[in-house]
Amino acid sequence: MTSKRIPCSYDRTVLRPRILHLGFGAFARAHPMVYLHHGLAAAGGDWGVVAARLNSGVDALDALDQADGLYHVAEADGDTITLREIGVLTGSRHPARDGAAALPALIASAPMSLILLTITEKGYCTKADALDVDHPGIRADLAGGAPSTAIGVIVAGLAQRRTAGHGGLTILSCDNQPHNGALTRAAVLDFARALEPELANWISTHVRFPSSMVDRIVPAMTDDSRAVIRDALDAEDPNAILCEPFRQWVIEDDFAGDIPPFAAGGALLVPDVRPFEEMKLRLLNGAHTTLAWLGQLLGHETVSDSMQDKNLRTALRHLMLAEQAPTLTLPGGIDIVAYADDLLTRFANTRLRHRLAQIAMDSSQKMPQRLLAPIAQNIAADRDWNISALALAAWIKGLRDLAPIDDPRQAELYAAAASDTPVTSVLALPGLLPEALHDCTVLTGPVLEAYARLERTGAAATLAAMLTHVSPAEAAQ
Ligand code: CS2
Repeated sequence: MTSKRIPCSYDRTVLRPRILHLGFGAFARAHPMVYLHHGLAAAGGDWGVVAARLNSGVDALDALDQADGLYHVAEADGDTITLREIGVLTGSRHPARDGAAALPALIASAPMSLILLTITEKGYCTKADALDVDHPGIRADLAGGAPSTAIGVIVAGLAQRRTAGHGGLTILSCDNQPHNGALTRAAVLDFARALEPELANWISTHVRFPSSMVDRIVPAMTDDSRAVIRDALDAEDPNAILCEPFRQWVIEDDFAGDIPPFAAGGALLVPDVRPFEEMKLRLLNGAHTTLAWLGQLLGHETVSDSMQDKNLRTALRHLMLAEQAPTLTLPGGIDIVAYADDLLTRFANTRLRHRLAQIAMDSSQKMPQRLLAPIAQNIAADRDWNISALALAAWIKGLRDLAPIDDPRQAELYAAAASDTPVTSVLALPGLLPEALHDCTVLTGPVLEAYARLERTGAAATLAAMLTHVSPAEAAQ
């Protein structure tokens, strides 16, 4: 294997804590931090980042502090691995270690200009695009305890910032949700309004919430990936992370003040991210979620393992090009066939041990934007959505047959799947289906049919039978 090491090249002594990253996990290390890293190397600046987590992960932050915030990102593919030393961090905060006041105080501090979020879909505590005021964490935060949710922490910080007279800032969501900026704004404003309408007005005037589309496959670290990095570095870096070489970030150009040098680091700033985010959520993430359940039913463990299965590759290609692509307004200049084929190549990267069970986590939060919204459009347009139906059926069958997978709606989801009517009960879970599917009479039929086939003939035979209508030209190579 060829490995290349690239040390951090910019002056770290000038960095100030101007960015707070909430939810600092694997993806944060390997995506937004890498953009900033390249941006600082290309354009300079004083944009330092404070890494923060809210729940678990004190140890991970301690380990970063011990390394003075320096860590490696290993971009690996085939026989090549590039190790970049990332130097953007200036420190870390965790409420369990530093006290509940630490994060709000940092948000209120004068240099703070940007809050980055990678808190996963469930971290926004929303329901139907508004704050879920029945969420236990939100209820507790609104009742005035030390804030425990990201939204509670942010609003507490913004309230102090307003009092301190330090002006607004930008909150930039990097989670895989449609219109993630508008969603963050709705959650923050709903929360603030419930506390103090004047605060909500101040936020609405002074704080910007750009949406963004993020893309880089960054699996959770495994013993394998740690060993690959150890060999390539010829040293231990407990904070290092392994990911694919590909990265993409498209950000809505709507900031409250100065913009960190993300564009100099390779990000694209555009007036409207919607075409990018829908394309990525439906083709990449929709295919991932399909693979997560169908692949596990077929006995595969990782994404790259399952890419060895020609029928699965063909099913994903058909899903992307025949079922998801027709629902999109494509960004200008995109060759969607090349985009889909590139995704299949990225999925086949054997350097990544991306476990299907990891992607299957929190599926109740992922199905709506990845599969259900496009299904609604396909039904309305009378188009084929066979593989999408199989994906839903595989999810429900997987809930019954596979080892339990974490989900914020775990109890109700597993109860529905274990009932005598698993398909109709899961699809009837409140808040799961987009509004367009509420009175839809043709949704359950194809899912029931795919589910019955899975029961009768197993996953491999079902998949083969469902591909008989796919033309040879559509098949994956
Ligand atoms: C995955 C994503 O776990 C998941 O839900 O689909 O994390 C995916 O790897 C990234 O969005 C790729 O950009």
